[in-house]
Amino acid sequence: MDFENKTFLVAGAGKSGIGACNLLRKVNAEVIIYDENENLDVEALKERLDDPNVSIAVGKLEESLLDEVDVMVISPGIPTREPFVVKVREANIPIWSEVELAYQVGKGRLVAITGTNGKTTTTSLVGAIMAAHYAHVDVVGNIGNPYTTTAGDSDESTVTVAEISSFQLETIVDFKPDVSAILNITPDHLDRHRTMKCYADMKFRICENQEPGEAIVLNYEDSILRDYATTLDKKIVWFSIKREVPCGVYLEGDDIVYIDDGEKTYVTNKNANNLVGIHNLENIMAAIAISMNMDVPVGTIAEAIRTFNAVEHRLEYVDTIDDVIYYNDSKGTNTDASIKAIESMTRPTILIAGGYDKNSSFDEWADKFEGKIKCLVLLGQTSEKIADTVRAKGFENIIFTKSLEEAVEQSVKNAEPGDTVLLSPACASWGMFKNYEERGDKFKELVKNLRG
Ligand code: UMA
Repeated sequence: MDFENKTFLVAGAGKSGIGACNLLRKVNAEVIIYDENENLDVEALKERLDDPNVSIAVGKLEESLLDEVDVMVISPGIPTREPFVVKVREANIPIWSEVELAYQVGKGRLVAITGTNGKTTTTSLVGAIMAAHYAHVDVVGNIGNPYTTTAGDSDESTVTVAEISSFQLETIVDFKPDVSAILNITPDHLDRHRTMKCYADMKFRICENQEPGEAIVLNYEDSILRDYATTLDKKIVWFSIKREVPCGVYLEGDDIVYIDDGEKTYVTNKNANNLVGIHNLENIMAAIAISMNMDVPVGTIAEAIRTFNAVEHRLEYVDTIDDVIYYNDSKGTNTDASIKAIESMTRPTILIAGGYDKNSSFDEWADKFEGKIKCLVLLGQTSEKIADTVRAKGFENIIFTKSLEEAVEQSVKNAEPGDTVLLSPACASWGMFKNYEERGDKFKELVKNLRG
């Protein structure tokens, strides 16, 4: 697209909106940034914009503004059923996801990774593997670094590794990765997508523009992915921790092997890395499947996996105080992610959970408590709902708190030497914190303070 002489309305003045504005000014488009929050700090926003020639609108959208708009770029946190978005659609103005804009401007090769859980670890690991082989690698997207912040500086040699959420996929148009991956699909964001079918459809948009025969990496052990795969005309590269697959990554004893077109390659030993838990073994296998299809030599892949360390806020070890281990899993923002953390616990565990209500069911999550969780410390909007669920399963050791400070205090009080305290909320942080990072940082600070 010729961006010059075009006017873009950028909706949302968070990280994505600011990234989009800065990129659009770089390609000489006219830009209006709009945010529904009428209390938005406009001065602070101006400081984050590279170019002062951006119009700013907040509060209720003036419909007359739409007369001059050619395209709207939407931030992922804004639901497409939001009334102003509906008006934009009715005015026949194309709506692009922020990652679509980045894709339109960006050059080079693109790896896009989605899934309910494991996206951040897998994206970081693939980024590390790519960086071990290619000179110019950008790791972007839902991971916290909008794709629009790097797309303007990319060239044909660039490899972009993008973590992509279902929110971002909702409004893609031509977005086309060279290799895509869906790690798993379990219930999440049903307040936004309504049904699992809609959520899965959204996730599969990641490959809709790929050519027949281009690679999509999928988890064979996820029945939704396995069923959906039968409808795809792509090259399906599986990974499985349980069985041999026709094309992809699997285990032979402790060996991780890759098979493609009948040719088998030994990649690495499943213990040759610093990540804990079965879910991380799956993330490693997915990263291998992606990297083999991005032409990275197998030795480089194995070495990058061997030296990779866990991602912050993801089952992150914080400290051991009086023989109580503290883990920060603030990124456990849904029940499935939190289940992975609970399953990885090897000592009696005090679990801190609760937060924003995404309309999740806590049934399956509560089933994992047995033999692992000795005490549940609750906070946030979902406290009562969670308490009802676990009580119905006979779990009674529950402590209600009003803040993370109080939750940590109560955990310390109830912990005995040999226990673990795990923050793995199974809920988003929204309402109590800006994001899961802020929640995790606060937890780490509180644990640090325990040492005085
Ligand atoms: N806003 C409106 N109307 C709305 C909703 C929001 O005007 O209906 C405005 C808010 O007032 C605010 C701005 O939009 O000023 C925020 O936009 P945003 O929510 O899209 O947030 P960003 O800061 O742009 O961050 C987004 C992602 N956030 C969401 O998807 C909710 C970040 O993912 C991502 O890291 C970032 O882009 C960079 O790509 C976070 C997330 O929670 C980590 N993702 C979900 C998840 O991982 O489960 C999908």
